[in-house]
Amino acid sequence: MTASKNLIILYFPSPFPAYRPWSGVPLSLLAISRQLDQQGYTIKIFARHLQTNTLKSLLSSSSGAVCLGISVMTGYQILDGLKIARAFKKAFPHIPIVWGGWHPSILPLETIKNKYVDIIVKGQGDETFTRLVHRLQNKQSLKSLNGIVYKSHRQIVNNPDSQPVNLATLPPIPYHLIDLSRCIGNTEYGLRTIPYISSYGCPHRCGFCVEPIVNKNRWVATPATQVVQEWQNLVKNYQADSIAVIDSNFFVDESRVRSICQAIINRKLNIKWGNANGRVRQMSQFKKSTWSLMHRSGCSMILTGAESGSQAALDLVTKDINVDDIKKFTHLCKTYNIKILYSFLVGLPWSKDAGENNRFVQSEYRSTLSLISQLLKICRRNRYTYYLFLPYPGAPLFDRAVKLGLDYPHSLRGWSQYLMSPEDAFNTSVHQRWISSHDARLTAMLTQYIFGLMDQDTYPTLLSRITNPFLRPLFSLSFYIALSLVRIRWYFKYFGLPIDYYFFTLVHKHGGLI
Ligand code: B12
Ligand code: SF4
Repeated sequence: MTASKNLIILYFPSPFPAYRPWSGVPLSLLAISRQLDQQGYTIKIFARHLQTNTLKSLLSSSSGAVCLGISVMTGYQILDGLKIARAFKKAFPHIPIVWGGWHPSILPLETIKNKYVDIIVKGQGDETFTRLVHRLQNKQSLKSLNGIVYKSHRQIVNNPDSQPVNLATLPPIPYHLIDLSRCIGNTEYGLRTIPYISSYGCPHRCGFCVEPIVNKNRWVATPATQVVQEWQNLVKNYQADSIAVIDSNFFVDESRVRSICQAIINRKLNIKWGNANGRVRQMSQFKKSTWSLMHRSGCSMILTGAESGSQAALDLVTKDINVDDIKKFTHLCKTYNIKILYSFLVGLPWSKDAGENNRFVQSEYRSTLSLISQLLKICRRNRYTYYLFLPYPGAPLFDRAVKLGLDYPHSLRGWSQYLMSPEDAFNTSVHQRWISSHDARLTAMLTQYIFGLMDQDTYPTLLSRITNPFLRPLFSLSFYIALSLVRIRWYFKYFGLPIDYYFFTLVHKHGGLI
């Protein structure tokens, strides 16, 4: 095999353990490849779902590579990333391993201490990674390259941060670098949904969010015409019928939203778009004509952090909204037939005193469940997801949690075990400090089972994933039995003796449907 001096190897670690397969698009790696791909580099992207024997095929493809790049969020991805990095280092001790993504950007100086990390790209990597690759290839010094941390002669060098990228000047996301057929799935709003990102950053200040520390409240966006051109290409090249917009905050600029919608309508692009993240108060202030354009251009689902029905909790997370904003927004979305994917959280670091903290958690539950009941009366087709608050390093509430006694990991490997989502409450020995194990399970039950099944789109979406004609009626019967129990539980707000939920988790774990 001949080695290519223009070869870049990239790995996207699994966000979840093997029992919970993930088959999404590794957008971060595509984004950092966009310039290099145009410059003629050979870029090979690996992930558990993209190859059959990922490690073997990564190692057998890496000879002569300029570097290995790994992308990680806090949590399980680190564990998987370290596994690959260890094997890679053993096979290619002289090829640098570059880490990027949210976790290394938040904790660069801690992350670089790991022996399988040679260089870190802090923040957006679209341009910095290109510059880094050029320097590595030409054996140039990394001294003046902004946006990186690296090891040099056993010293750690922390260069100044880079400036936000100018998305208007960057090439489109090179989806052709991966086998997209392994990643395209169905959603509530499409049979072939492709994820896309049109902006980086968010100007708001929610206390649990890491956006303000990584992107420093700055927001940069791809211009409307470019966005719609790229969507049109996705329709043409991959027969996409829908786009999942994964921006942290898609709706920052109302005039850009209008232009995107207008361009979709003008070009007669027959697509749906959903998952787009926005804020209830800000969007409620949009002109009626903007809402109408959104509806007419195929906006099918908006994701928003409502966080809590308790005003005290909303204030603690500096959400800058009130409960009435949430209701107003629900009415608006109903009028324009747009589904809402609401995200709530519970278990905030309220007090050092365990009893007082527990009373606060119980009041959070009461207020949030009561709000959801009211929202369900306004519209029955929205979806409610409920997460456990987890203090992420860098977020303002992390500092509060530390002051109130949070014990947290101090190494890259340690962060790989950090409890991430309600479901993990079953599978981890890490205990949440601000919520009891019982309440962690209750939250998991509410989000996955109660709200999951009550969502009117869940049944058709899951059914369409079952191809075996014998399993389909069995699934339908089980679903309706479970749904009846869920409705009774919700009516009486009774979540004890969760035997039905236990069976549901078995299907969840082994069926791979949800
Ligand atoms: C899609 C998504 C997911 C997907 C897929 C994950 C993924 N990484 O693709 C899924 C559903 C799995 C997921 C899960 C979770 N997610 Co998530 N997710 C996102 C989301 C919305 C988009 C990610 C994305 O593709 N962005 C597009 C790319 C282009 O941007 P990017 O990832 O930032 O990459 C850029 C830079 O970071 C850098 N870069 C990234 N990787 C690399 C690698 C190299 C080598 C280099 C040089 C540079 C580089 O360059 C890229 C281009 O500029 C982000 C928010 C966001 N807007 O990014 C949250 C986000 C990453 N998720 C977050 C969280 C909290 C979670 C969950 C814990 C949520 C939950 N409660 O369950 C779980 C964690 C799962 C687990 N067990 O660990 C946080 C991360 C917090 C943290 N400390 O890591 C974010 C930032 C949301 C937020 N604002 O809080 N998530
Ligand atoms: S939670 Fe959403 S709105 Fe709040 S700062 Fe983060 S990205 Fe912005």
